[in-house]
Amino acid sequence: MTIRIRHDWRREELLALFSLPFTELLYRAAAIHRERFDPAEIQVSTLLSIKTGGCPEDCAYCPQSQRYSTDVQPQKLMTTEQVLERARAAQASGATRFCMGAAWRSPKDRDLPKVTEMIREVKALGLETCATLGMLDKDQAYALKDAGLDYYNHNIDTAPEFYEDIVHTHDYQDRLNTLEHVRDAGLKTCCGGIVGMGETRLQRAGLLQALANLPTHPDSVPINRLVQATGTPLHGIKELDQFEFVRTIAIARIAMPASIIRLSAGRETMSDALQALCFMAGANSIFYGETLLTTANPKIEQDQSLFTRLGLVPMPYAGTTVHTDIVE
Ligand code: SAM
Ligand code: DTB
Ligand code: SF4
Repeated sequence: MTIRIRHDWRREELLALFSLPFTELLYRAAAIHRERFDPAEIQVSTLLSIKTGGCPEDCAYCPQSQRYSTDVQPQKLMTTEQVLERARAAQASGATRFCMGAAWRSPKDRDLPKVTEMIREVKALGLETCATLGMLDKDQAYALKDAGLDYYNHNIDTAPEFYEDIVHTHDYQDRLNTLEHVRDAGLKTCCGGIVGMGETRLQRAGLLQALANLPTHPDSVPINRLVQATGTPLHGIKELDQFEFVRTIAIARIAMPASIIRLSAGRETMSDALQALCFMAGANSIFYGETLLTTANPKIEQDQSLFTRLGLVPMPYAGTTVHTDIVE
């Protein structure tokens, strides 16, 4: 079967998918998942916060913003040797991609050579590399590419019309501009969002619409469930219904059939059964390791046991199991 990659999703179509009976939606998403991927394979990424806290931006969900009083202790940029030690440990425990995150609005010129050195050395270990450092200009994107970076993570986070309720220090167009620089430099894109921030279903459909209608579908799409961090403006907000979260994953799978969909932040408070439903709905990647950037993630042994119980295996390298022709 040939699946068509679309960039013309209308919001009503996505809303109609949200309205399907839950089991029908999962059935459709699971069928599409099998056209492109081996459903037993899960891509395994490990995150490391290489520079923590003290961020000048005001993203309402983020414990690393200096504007909020949170539990995060700011830490300056790690050394390459510290990063390598963590990368070796991630590799030894089974991760194939290592994602380095920095709480920056954008990298400063003095920081970039340090980060490119880390990227070169992590890549030399045989890991896929990803970085998330905030906004990039064209030259910075090319410098990261030259260092051997594989993926750049930059999320659009929510529907365009809701973004200004969540962030006031940069705008949606800034996010799109960075994504353009990332694509132009030939980097793979990792771009997704957060649900459970008080958005409406229409706005969840708007997030998925914006992702699926980017000039090319992101190679990886992290779907984060808000981790409510103490001190952030979104702490205490009503939690998103669990099945609505699974629906969001399923519709991401349907709208972006060839992308890796990552079940990202928020797994720590999900039951094994809920995570299994997310894998059924087409999620085929996780963050693996006991911390995300600053907040908790399930223990490694717990994830290993979940994989065994569900018959899941780590994907050797993302996107190697092509079963069908993709038509743009
Ligand atoms: N500073 C850079 C930026 O904002 O692009 C990179 C790091 S930032 C922490 C990366 C992503 O983490 C955000 O875009 C957001 O999707 C996610 N994130 C941050 N705090 C979160 C939270 N409390 N719950 C879920 N996801 C979160
Ligand atoms: C993404 O979409 N989620 C990750 C990664 N990309 C960088 C970050 C999640 C952060 C959760 C809050 C924290 O641990 O600070
Ligand atoms: Fe800073 Fe990124 Fe957190 Fe926003 S999400 S406050 S830019 S670290």
